[in-house]
Amino acid sequence: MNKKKICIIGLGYIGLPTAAMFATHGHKIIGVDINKKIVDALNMGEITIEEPYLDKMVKAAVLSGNLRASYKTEEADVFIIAVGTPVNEDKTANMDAVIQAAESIVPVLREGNIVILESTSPPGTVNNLLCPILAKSGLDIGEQVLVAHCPERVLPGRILLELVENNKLIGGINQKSSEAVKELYSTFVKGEIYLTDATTAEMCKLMENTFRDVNIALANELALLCEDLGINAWDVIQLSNKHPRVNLHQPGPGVGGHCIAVDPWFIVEKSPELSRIIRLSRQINDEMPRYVYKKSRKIMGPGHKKITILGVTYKPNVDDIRESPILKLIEYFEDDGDIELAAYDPHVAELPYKASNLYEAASGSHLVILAVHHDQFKRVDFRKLASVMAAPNVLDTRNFWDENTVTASGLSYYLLGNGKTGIAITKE
Ligand code: SAJ
Repeated sequence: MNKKKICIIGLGYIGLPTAAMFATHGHKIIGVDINKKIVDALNMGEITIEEPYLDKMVKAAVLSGNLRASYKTEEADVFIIAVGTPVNEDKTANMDAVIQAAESIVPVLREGNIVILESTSPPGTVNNLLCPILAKSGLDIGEQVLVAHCPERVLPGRILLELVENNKLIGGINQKSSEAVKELYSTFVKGEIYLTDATTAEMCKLMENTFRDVNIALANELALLCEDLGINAWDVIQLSNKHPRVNLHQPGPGVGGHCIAVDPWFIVEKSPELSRIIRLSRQINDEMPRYVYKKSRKIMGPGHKKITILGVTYKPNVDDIRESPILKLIEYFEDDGDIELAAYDPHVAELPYKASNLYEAASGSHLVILAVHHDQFKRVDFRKLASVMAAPNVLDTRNFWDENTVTASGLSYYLLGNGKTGIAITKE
């Protein structure tokens, strides 16, 4: 296809990789962001987030002259909105950034332009929010300007790979829009491209993440049930998943990130009375940090004061702490007042409880909680860990460590979801 000038508004976890991808495939990209740090860094070929290979790709794109950053939306052939859509206190979608981005396009919108919304949004956003704003340009939306929702579906940690290989959904406001946007993404997408309408695409994106949230809630409920019934949930999961049509997910200390912990609420917002499983699943997952807190307190003996938390990000091998359930867990301990906290995360430089390595963080601790299973934590020297701790307790919330290796080093091993250890708190 013809090389396009594309203005990508929002240079976060989705906008920046998308910008780099289009730029390295020959298009001219202007990345727009209100954050000075991001704009300045990008213009020097640098990035402010951690994502495998993104730094190299961005550098190459900037050096080629195909990618630059700006604070201002400029005239272009295509506009892609990839700004954040956080959830408000009342669990409704905060669409401020989308509105601002759309408004910034209006003065530079021309006949023949394409406008794409990538940001995850409540069903109806394209038709009822985006198009009316774009119509302020005086142009015929759908005829002179083509519009579509193309939900991003890439997994942090695998973004560049998944941008290319995943199937892509394109929900145009009409067939013309869908076809034009399909041609654009065909530049680099190797997966199948499926066309639908805008509202269906919005709902698909939300249901994909809701599917995962509901399944994780089921796994978390299983963990609590097993602790209550004296069974090991991880055995149940492993053996049940031998069934060809069963795929139980993994329990853990909660669900975080800007996607799965947020998106189900966008459905609840639209139909609160009908969204029963969806809301309950959110609640179950949100209660997990408190459960881990209570279990930890139960493991700790009298006079035990210091706890070390390993990993604070919302999931392993990323630097993202948005909506991380581990921050909630930390808050519970902080509220206690009598706990001395340490936390260590090799991916997060700025932590309130600073320690330069795991053993320094664990020194003098009565309990170490493995909260996030970063690859680095596979290589723990458990003998060394036992030697620096004041009491030898570890709580593995992810079934990440091998029980025999841990106990052989003189540590007591507790596993979230394992009711065989007799530390159940569900009966309280
Ligand atoms: N988690 C569990 N148990 C599991 C799986 C995950 O507790 O069995 C927790 C993780 O620890 C983490 C959270 O869930 O706290 C979410 O992690 P994730 O890896 O499941 O997903 P995200 O949020 O990084 O990315 C998701 C992906 N969606 C789906 O897999 C359906 C991704 O494809 C989306 O593009 C992304 O949301 C998004 O941007 O919406």
